[in-house]
Amino acid sequence: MKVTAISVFPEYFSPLELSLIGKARTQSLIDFRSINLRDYTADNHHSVDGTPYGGGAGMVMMAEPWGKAIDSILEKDEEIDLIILSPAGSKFNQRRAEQLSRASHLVFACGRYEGIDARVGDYYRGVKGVRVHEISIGDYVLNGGEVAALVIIEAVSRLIPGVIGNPASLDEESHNEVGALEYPTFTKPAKWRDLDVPEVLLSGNHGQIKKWRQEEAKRRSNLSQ
Ligand code: 6GU
Repeated sequence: MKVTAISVFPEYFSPLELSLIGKARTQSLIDFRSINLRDYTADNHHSVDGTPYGGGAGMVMMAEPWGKAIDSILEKDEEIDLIILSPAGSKFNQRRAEQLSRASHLVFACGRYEGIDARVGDYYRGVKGVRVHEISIGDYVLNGGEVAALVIIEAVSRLIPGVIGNPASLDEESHNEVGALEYPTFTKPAKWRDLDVPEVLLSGNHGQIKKWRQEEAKRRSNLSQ
């Protein structure tokens, strides 16, 4: 899968060199690139923002640098999923991660300030081969879309075949069964600072263990609601 992030802070994406995602990159399972939006500006100041029409606080990112940056990607690749990060987007979840994990090229538009001129999304919704997704990662406000893009890249990458060493851990996961968060887990020693591992887990009775885990998972998902 190709992944491109467009940002005024491409350095934000250096953590993608670490851990499983870093390994997936060296194995060519993920081909990640970040591009600097300022490289697509035409003026001496490399301006990317302007004051909002209609007034109000803050600055809005101008459509033209975004248009040029996205067009430069479309010159090489006609099929992309364009993800516009915005606190006003639809809420990211595991189902969306699975949908995006089947894409061939994800392009993240990471806005800063008060967001990107709305015409960018409108324009690319009308371009053949481009699927536009406006996505938020939760009900809080970040300074920009970079961290949100990292969250989505991590959730999506681990669903790509070969990225995770043990695919069985994917099946067992929380959100595969909607609402069932995973059961609590324990490892050696059986007693730690006066706290014991639940006895059923030491019993060797696989039927009882399975039942206990299902009940615990259900109890936890009720608690978190
Ligand atoms: Cl995608 N962007 C920003 N700026 N804030 C957010 C967000 C995205 N998701 C939640 N808060």
